[in-house]
Amino acid sequence: MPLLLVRNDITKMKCDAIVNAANNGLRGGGGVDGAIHRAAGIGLLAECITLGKCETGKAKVTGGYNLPCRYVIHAVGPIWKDGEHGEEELLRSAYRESLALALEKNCESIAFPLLSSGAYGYPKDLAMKVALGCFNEFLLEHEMLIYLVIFDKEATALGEKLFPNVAKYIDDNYIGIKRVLEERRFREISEEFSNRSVPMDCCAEAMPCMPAPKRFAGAAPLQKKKEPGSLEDALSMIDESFSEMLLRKITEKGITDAQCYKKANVDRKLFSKIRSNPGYHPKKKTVLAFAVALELSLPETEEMLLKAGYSLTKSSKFDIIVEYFIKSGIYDIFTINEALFSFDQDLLGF
Ligand code: AR6
Repeated sequence: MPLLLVRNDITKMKCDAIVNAANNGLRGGGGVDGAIHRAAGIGLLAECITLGKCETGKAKVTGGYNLPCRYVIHAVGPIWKDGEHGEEELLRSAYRESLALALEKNCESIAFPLLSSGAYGYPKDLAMKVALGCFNEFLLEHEMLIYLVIFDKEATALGEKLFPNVAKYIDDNYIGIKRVLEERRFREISEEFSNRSVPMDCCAEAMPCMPAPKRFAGAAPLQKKKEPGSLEDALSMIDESFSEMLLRKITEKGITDAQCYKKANVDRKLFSKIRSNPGYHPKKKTVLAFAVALELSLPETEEMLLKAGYSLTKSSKFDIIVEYFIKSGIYDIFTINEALFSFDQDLLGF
């Protein structure tokens, strides 16, 4: 089961368990703790009192009371001092303990806030890395739907800080829809011009100031349309489908289906649908998730996209960010999703 990053108030999450960023006393407090206690009602505090204290890096579980979840897992993250006081290990431990409790309670879904990143002062970018690292590690071994719930805008404006190289790549490559349309129009004109039967030198003579048609850098090469001849020719143009290419690549890479869909952050049920239906039409983000899981090169990624009727464009930040990671040989889907999320884009997989 995959990992989802969502913007929401955690008290509204309908899942088996939500995690509370609690303190050692387990008596409620501010931030997410206050919001959870207010929404759950007095029964939650009454049960918390029976649990005694909770050490930093540990977690305890209660019922959900008036919340739309069965359990609240109260996890105590560390207070940030300077990063030299074992904060990272304690934060990891708080996530691991919470996940272990969720497993014990047979939870299929769980929602986390970004522990320690509010009143406890853990820098949000570092807190996010720790959270995603723990989820990634857990999901390799277990099936659970994990939500990381980000509440405030600040945490979502992290792109430039967390991924300066990605930000630069977007700056260098993002051209917006207006320029894409201009370039397309220019290509059409230049194609029309070069298809004229008048020879170019004659043309140059007739219009001496007219430069030879130029291609924009990055524009697709102008190709002559192929006319299918025989039936055999026509049949040979029918390509393998997306699903067939996916299965072929899995075999070529020597990995199992489960390794592939887990690495792609794709749900097992969705993978089964794709596997059993050669004509399955996936979403673009699903194709790209598999391209990342299979560590395809950029041309191979383009090929796989094409089979599902898509291509990468320079007018989409989403495409540019994924392209950046593929070009850089960074195939960790959680890192890519972290970057996509930080730049306010849709995520890969699911
Ligand atoms: N839903 C999701 N996330 C939220 C919500 C919400 N409703 N409200 C805040 N956040 P914090 P901590 C985010 O301070 O740093 C309490 O007083 C928030 O933006 O709640 O672990 C406890 O009693 C931030 O990113 O928890 C402890 O004494 C993240 O949740 C202490 O604060 C965590 O912020 C714990 O501090």
